[in-house]
Amino acid sequence: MRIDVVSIFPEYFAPLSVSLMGKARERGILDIRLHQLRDWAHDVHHTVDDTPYGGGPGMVMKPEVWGEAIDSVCAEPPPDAITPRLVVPTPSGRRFTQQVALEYAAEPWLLFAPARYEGIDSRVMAEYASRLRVDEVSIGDYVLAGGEAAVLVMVEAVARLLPGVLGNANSVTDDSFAPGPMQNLLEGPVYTKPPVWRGREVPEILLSGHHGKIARWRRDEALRRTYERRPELLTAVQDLDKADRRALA
Ligand code: 6GU
Repeated sequence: MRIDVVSIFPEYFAPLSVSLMGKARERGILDIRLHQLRDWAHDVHHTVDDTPYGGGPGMVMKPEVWGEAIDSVCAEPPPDAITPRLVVPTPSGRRFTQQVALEYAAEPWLLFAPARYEGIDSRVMAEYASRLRVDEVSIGDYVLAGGEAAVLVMVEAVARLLPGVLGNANSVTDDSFAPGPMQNLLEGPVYTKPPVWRGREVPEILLSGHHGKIARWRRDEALRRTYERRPELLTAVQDLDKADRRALA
């Protein structure tokens, strides 16, 4: 998968060379290309922002600079005439969820356009919506100083879904929010050796070797934890069976 990121802080993305994503890049699974937005500003100060029409606080990112940047990135396409999906992080966007991460993981090419200040002149999104799929997305209900951190979050969520990025050992299939039996359930507690630590014992059932009972226990713990921490998710759990309802009672 190819991922381009255009930002006034390309150095913000150094973590994309670490750990899982660093390895995925070394192995050629991920082709991440960082670009400095100011390279497409032509005035002596490399200006990327200006005051908002209609007044108000802050600055708005200029359309000409973003237009040239996006045109230029799109003009060096990978072999088969594909176009990128343009992802614009903004707190006023649609919510980025695991479902969206799965959708992005199936794309051959993503182009992220994180903004600083009050955002990008809206005509940029309108212009590219006539040529590309354009998503304005938010990673949650809080406000960041810019879209860069949101891009790091999204790229990591997408990259770990690509074939060959995670070992088989940590499969993606029992993630909370992943489609399947654990969808919309938070994962319950986990334990490793030693069996007793500071007088605290690992739940006996996990040492029993009884796989059926362990699976039931894990689901019960997931249900209980979800009920306590994220009750709004439980309304979405399909097929709560009798045993599930007993666990919640
Ligand atoms: Cl995508 N950008 C910014 N600036 N703040 C956010 C966000 C994005 N998602 C949540 N808060």
